[in-house]
Amino acid sequence: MELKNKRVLVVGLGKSGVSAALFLRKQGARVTVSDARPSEALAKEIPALLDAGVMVETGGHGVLTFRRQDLVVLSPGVPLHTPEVQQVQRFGVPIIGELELASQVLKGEVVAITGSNGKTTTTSLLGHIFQRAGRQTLVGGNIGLPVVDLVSGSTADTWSILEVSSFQLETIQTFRPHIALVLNITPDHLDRHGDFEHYAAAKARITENQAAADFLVLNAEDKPTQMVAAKTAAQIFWFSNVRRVKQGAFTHADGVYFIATEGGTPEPIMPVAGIQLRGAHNIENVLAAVAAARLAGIPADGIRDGVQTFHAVDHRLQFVAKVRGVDYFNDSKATNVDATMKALEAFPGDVRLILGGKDKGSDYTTLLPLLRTRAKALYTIGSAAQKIEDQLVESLPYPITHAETLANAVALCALEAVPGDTVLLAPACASFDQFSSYEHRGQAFAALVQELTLLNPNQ
Ligand code: UMA
Repeated sequence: MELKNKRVLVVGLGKSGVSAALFLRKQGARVTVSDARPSEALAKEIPALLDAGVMVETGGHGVLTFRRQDLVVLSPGVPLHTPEVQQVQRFGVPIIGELELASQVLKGEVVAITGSNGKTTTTSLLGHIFQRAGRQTLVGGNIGLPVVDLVSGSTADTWSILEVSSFQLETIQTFRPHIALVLNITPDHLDRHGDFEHYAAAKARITENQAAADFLVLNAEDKPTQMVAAKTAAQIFWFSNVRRVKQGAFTHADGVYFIATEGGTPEPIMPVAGIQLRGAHNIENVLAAVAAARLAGIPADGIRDGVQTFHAVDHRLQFVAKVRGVDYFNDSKATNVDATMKALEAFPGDVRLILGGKDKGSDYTTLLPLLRTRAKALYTIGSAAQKIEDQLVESLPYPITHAETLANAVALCALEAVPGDTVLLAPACASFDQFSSYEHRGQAFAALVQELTLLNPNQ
């Protein structure tokens, strides 16, 4: 896409917007950015943009700003149904996201990972496997590094391992990963996508430009993910933690195997016991990564080495500390009900669960079977607390404690837990009511637990 002298509007001045605007300026475009937040809230971002010759609009999206543009680049957090965006769409102005913008100029091969849960772990794990196998590797996308920031470092030999979200996939046009992975599709972001069908359709777009020379890796045990198979022109590979698949990665009798062609002989990759990550969902993430790495030509011993040397990513079922015989786990990245279920499944029982934050239109009653069998206490926090309590209170064998804040919840857990218990932050909600991000919430949790270790130095 020729960008020189094009009038481009970037909507949203978060990480993606700032990176996209600076990238567009470098390509010679005439760039305006618009953000709903007031300028005081953007004091950190604005100077570099002005220096680069970007025009900046803050405090709302002016209708006039959206007129007379050749291209609009939307940040992932800005919905397509925003009235000003819909208006330019009616005028026929192309609307893309930062992922599409970057992928048009990114050199080398792309591996793209989507899914409701496990994306970040699988992306990091794949990045780690590729790096250790000696591949020239870049990691970015929804994981926290805009893809445009990878462009200048990419060459024909680069493998870019990209975490991609439904928000990013909504605004692609030509994005074509050589290897695409769909880990699972369970309800999330329904407040944004309207319903599950629209959300699943956005995820399925990961494969819409793939061709017969490309690969699509799908979860054989997840129905909505299986449906993506009908929408692809790529070669399909499956992964399963419960049965042998025709083509792809699976576990059998404590081993991980890969089958390269239908009817072929399974190639042993590694023992399941070599996986350092906790929980059955993480075995699925490893299987997806094994399939992708093998399809990229990395040999079994390279994959085994990568998986065996990879440990939990921050805020994803991460062990924080043991205090007075109680284990504290940080799964702040569990921002939807399904992720919280997966976290609970990773423990045999006696979990004190901290739940709540900003609700995303979720149904918390789905948690009930696991709350009855794996948990012994529930502490609610944040603006979703009341909704959670209303939905669960009559069906639990134990009372719910309205802790309000994370600090109260950790203090109450420390007071009430007995040796052998697990305190788990897996909130099933977004963080934005009380924190700036899930990382911020996870760091706050880890800091609170560290305080407990200081109060109990000999534990
Ligand atoms: N804004 C507007 N108008 C609107 C809505 C928002 O101007 O109508 C502005 C906000 O005021 C703010 C900016 O847009 O200044 C925020 O943009 P953003 O929400 O797209 O945030 P970024 O900082 O650009 O981060 C985005 C991703 N955020 C979202 O998808 C919500 C980050 O994923 C990603 O790491 C980053 O790009 C780099 O690619 C985060 C996320 O929560 C981790 N993702 C969701 C998830 O994983 O579940 C999808």
